[in-house]
Formats: sequence, C-alpha cells, structure tokens
Amino acid sequence: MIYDVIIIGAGSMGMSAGYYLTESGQKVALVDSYDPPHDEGSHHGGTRLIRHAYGEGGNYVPLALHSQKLWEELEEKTEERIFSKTGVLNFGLKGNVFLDTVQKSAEEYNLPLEVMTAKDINTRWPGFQLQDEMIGYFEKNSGVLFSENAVRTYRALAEQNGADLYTNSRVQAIETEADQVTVKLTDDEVKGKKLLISAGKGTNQVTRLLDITLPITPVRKTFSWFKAGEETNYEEGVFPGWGHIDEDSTYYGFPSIDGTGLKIGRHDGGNPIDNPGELEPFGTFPEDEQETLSFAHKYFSEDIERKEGRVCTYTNTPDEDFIIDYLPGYENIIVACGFSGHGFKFSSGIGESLTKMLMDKKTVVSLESFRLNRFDNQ
Ligand code: PYC
Repeated sequence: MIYDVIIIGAGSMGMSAGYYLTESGQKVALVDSYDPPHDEGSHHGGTRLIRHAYGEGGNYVPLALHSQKLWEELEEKTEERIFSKTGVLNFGLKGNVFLDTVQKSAEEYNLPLEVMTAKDINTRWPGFQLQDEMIGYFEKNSGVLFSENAVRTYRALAEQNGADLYTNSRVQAIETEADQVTVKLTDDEVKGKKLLISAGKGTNQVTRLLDITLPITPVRKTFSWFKAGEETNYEEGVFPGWGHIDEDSTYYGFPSIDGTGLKIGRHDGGNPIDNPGELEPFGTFPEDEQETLSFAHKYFSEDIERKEGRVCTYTNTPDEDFIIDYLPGYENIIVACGFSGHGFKFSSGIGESLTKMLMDKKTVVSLESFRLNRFDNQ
C-alpha cells in the first residue's frame, strides 16, 4: 500500500494534520515514537492557552482567529471538551513591548480588549494581588484549550476516517525518490507519496537522516499545579487564564479546572536538552521548585502551596517564530516544527493548513512568515 501522506510525529500538529487529511479523503499513516496523547511531547499537562490579541506579533492574529473557529467546530462535532472561554489577562508594567503589541493587535483586528489598572484587576479577581504600577489587558473571548483531549479527539476521528497509526515506532531511515518516500521503522516499513515531519523535539533526529539540521533547540521546561487557602478565587468560571510579562521573565497560568489547582509555568528560559530521549524529572534543578512558587506568592497569595510539578519540552527557533515549510531540496517533504512553546493554540489551523499544502492547495491563512529562508543570512 502506498499512502498519500506519511506523518512522522503524531502530536499536536501531526495528529491535527492527520485528521484534516483524512477528512479530505487522503490515505494517511501516522508514525509516533510513543502512543499519543502522551507526556513525552508538547501537548500534555491537560491545558494550553489560546490568545487572540497576540503579543508575539500581529501577524499571528488571523491564524489565532481561524484556529479558534476550528476548535469550536471540533467541539461542536464531537461534544468533547476542547475549549473553555475563561478569558485571558496579560499583565505587567506599562510600556512593555509584548503588552503594547497585544494592544496594537487588538486595535488592528478590532478585537475586544479591556485595559485594566492593578486596582481593577485585584477587585474583579481577588486571587490577584498586583502592585499599583501594573496594568493588564483582558480579552474575554479567549481562554483555555484541553490539549490532551484535543489530540485524543483528532486521533479517534482520524482512525475512524481510516488513518493507520504506527505507535511506539522509531524511524530508522528515510529513502526518497521523485514521487515516493519510504520510511523504515524498527519492525516495519511505510511508503507514501508525501511526507510531513512534525516530530517536535525529535525533528532533527529525523531530518538528519536526510543530512539536514534545522535551527531548533529542544528545551526542558516545567510547570506546576498549586493549592491556595481561598481555592474558590482560582476556580474556572471565576479566575481567568493569564500571562505575566516583564523585562526578565514571562510566566503563564490557568485557573483551577475540576479541582486540579491553579497551574503556573515559566515560559522563558529552561534547560537545553542534549539527548531528546531523556528528560530530568521535576525537582532536579532548584529553579523547578522556586521560580513558580515565588511568582505565586508575589502576585497571587502567600498561602499558595505546590501540589504537583511536571516536565515538558519546547522546541525553540532563534526568533521564536515557527518553521512551516518544504524541507530544503524536497518538493514532497514538509516540516512543521520550532513552535517555541506557543504553538498548541494554532494546531487546529496549522493541521488544516498543512493538509492544504500537502494537497497543493492554497492555505486559508498565510504561513509566509514561517518559511525557512528567513534564516538564510544568519
Ligand atoms: O502560548 O499562551 C501560550 C502558552 C501558555 C503555556 C505555554 N504557552
């Protein structure tokens, strides 16, 4: 059997593409080193934020809005829990570039955005204790995505549509011809007309089989769930999703969902991963414990305590923008990687776009800013 498309890496982007491809009648093989959803990629830990007024750049807004629409369609189609409209508050000091970009993005795309003083914020959400000089931008239409549910749902639909999954399968070699790609696995072999490589932190292990190394750095990250004395201040329905940005650090977090506890992670920094197969467990480094707890005590409440900490990965590009492009030298291989810790929210829109690219059709939203040639002169 010759598949229309082989996908190496069936996490957020790969599984979404698997779903949209099979919806379009394509015969698809999905290969993954584990059994998705799993906790070795960038989709676990239950939740991710979706923000529309985008601080990383206004160019992301059309993709964020289109992805939001697709998430809502997925939820309606399956009745699975995919999105919760908690709203998202970005806060920090006035004049911060990220916050200014949030405001400009909202203006450019006419998105509802409430400008709030620290006093407004502390009054509306008593779980915050922000200092007077801080400001916040609240977007009520954004919120929380249930990332593992989403990957599980895409998988179920792709399989119903006839996709074949090769789980717990490692890629050993890739052979290419003009109109065919052969992927050799430990105990199997799959052949397809086109190949999508969306292998997260393992992407360069795959592309190096074709002598190509992409400008991406896998990084070990941590996040934790916390309990507070006044639990009700932090519950979904009361507390928003949020991001805090200042000169030295970026933190993000989620309300407590179904009693899981307030979730907090640090977005910047992390520990570069030398061997993608091995991640040091939570607590290995002193900052795993200290950073988010100090943050919670400073901006939320002194009585907050950690319940549980976990480890995940980001795959960062030098400019923290994504890579979605043809693999240099190949017309039948596309790579989607380098999501730099802010990609999950877009995975519905990116999976749909990858489908269009693989079927030689025009994408709904331009992906021009994610091309590899931006690194040509670096
Ligand atoms: O992009 O908002 C985000 C985000 C939250 C957690 C990791 N990334």
